[in-house]
Amino acid sequence: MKNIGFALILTIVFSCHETDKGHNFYRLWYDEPANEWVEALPIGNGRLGAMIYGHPASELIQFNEETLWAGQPHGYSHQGAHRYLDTLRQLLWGGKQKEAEELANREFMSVPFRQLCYLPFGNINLLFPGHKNVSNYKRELNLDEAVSTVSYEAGGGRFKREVFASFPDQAIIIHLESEKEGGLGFSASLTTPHHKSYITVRNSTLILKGTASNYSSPADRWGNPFPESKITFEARLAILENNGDISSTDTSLIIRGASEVTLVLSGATSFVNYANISGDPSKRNEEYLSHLEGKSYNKIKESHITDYRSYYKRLEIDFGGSDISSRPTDERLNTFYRDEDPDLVALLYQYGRYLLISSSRPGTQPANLQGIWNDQLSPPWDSKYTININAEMNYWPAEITNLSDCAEPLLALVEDLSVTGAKVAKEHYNLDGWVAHHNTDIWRGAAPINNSNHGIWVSGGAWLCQHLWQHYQFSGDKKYLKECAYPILKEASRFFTGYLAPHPEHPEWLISGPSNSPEQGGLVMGPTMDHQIIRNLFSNTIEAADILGIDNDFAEGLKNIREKIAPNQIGHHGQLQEWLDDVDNPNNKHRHVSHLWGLHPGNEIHPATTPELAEACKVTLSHRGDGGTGWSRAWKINFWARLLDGDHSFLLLKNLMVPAGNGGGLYPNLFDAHPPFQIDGNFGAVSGITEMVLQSHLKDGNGNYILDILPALPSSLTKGKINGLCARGGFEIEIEWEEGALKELKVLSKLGNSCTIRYNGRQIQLDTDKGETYCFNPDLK
Ligand code: FUC
Repeated sequence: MKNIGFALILTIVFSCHETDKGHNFYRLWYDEPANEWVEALPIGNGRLGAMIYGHPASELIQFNEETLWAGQPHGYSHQGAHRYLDTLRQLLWGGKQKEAEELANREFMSVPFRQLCYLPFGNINLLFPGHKNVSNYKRELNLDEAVSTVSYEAGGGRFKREVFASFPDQAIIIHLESEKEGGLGFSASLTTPHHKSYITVRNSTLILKGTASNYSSPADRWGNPFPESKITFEARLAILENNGDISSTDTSLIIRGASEVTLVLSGATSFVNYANISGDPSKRNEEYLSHLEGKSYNKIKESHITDYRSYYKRLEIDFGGSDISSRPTDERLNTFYRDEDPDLVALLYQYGRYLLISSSRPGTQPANLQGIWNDQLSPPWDSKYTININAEMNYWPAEITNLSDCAEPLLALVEDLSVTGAKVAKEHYNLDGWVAHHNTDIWRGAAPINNSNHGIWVSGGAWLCQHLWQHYQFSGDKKYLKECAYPILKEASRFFTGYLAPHPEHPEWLISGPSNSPEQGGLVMGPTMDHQIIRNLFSNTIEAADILGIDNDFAEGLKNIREKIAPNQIGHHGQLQEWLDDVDNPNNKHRHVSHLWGLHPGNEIHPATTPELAEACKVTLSHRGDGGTGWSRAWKINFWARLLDGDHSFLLLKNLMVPAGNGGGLYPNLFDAHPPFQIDGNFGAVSGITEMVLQSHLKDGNGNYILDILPALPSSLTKGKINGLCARGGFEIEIEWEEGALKELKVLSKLGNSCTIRYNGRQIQLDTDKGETYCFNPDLK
């Protein structure tokens, strides 16, 4: 450990101890079983997910596999769409928005008009005769181990179930115990909502096979059929350990007189990648199950916990408990608005990290609108990937909360989109490079969908590119930058070099269009958000080319174009304009606040560098209000933190942490409510809380990142400690504060970069050695 100035003395005084929550780990717990899906507890290994209801007599475990989607490999481009691009622009310049939207709906949209949906897999049903009247009931989800437990007493004996989704063993494991010798008897069956399916029983294993159901409608509004579902699936429920008697019927397994039973669920589909579904789910299940042969429950559980903790334990948080912290989770949520229990904030934070670890592992699909948890054949917004805010919000916590590798699935999706999006760039715009619009699915659709008034939005791919760049900013991985990120950024930028058009009345400006400001105002030329995103894409591409020492001319070209992109405008209410025309309605409470993208997650607006624009953002936020859907409230937590207003940021967090109602809120299992359930709000809240305590999106005059410590600490979080936060430039941070003021700061330099540390009006420059930790007192000494 290195000492700067008085750091050594102060280190002793303030004692750099490790956060140790000991037995007081984070858990969600309840004294009743779940009646609704949003009361059940989620587990997942990135690929398999399940929701556990915890009923003593009739347990229901609803499960998913992330690649079970409707449809089949499909390109969505509309042949010849580009022939209408100029006409669309002319109509919009001429004020004929309706005509433009109608023409675009006929000639410019994806085929079919919508994308396909993520599907549920099945249910495990366990029936326990005689377990109707129970006492001392408890169910919980232990975030420290990623294990869900149900325990109760029935018929004079105690019963316990443990369920988890193992990544190393690629299966869902269910362990059942009876305190009384031989007291465990139950039947197990599998069901599925897919009608093309059947069940067989072989060697005491239930086997469910089928083909995915079709999309809910046969054809789109123009009569284009939705691609038929071709993905096949198989799940197996096997008995791994059992000390009772086993028998079976045609569709169920029956166990009698056991004390301990371990069941294992393996599930797979034929999906290989977005262009190939020739996999063999039976073979995959055989492989998964053969890995488990001969392993004891304790061994499987131990390797699950070790694997899970290798992610989860990278960050520890402690906001201090209160006497209400020990109450059931749903009761704590019901009164949070009043009592502001800081420990519930910390629980929500770690739960968000848990959900990301459970739904997004290297090699899996990215977390969709519901992570991997979905029980409906026709889920809200198809449970796919909306990329005009939602999918990106899912990944806001990844780098900053030390889960960089959990972002890999999103980065891999962008790589796929750069291929499918190149076809769309050609077919819809006759341009090189690649583009993606406001949604994508497992088939990596990139063309505009749903309706031209919001589907033609060109910045989806460009926004996603920010995540590739951030992966480099946090990791400093030049090989990744060179081989993966840069080629994709470059081709995304190339598209916009051809796409941006001069404004007829301000020929000095280049603008985006036809496009929209998600998802209001219809098809327009020149929405502010597009310009902010495109500037950001260009800046990142230019910086990447510079770091790699390549493409100097291309980068110079981008610099020239970037300067001409229409700048942010302040309107007559003092607001940041959503469009080039000053037409914002101060009474508009719309959930999207897209034009504040430059404030967050962008970095072109900040109270210190662009104070007028920052003030205009405040005006806009005050117009939009403090409500909105779950993700909208989550985004506003981040906005207010970036405006350095911790109390307003916390107000939005409180508005997010209310029982789910008419807009926003949390369900009893702390899933975020759009409503209905949408996981982005969970992730956006984690990011927002992080932005209150650490920001690193600006650079100092030397080109080093500024680590802004406690920039927006709310007065309700008077004391706390977080270790394991990550900052751009490759730093790992531990912050401890008391009575609203910094107590101690530790900075681990993973790459040996320099940085500026800023706290409470003071700042110092820090040159670091790789691998060293630097300790500071509140005076930054
Ligand atoms: C966008 C949002 C909706 C919802 C959907 C999944 O369309 O406007 O609120 O989040 O995505």
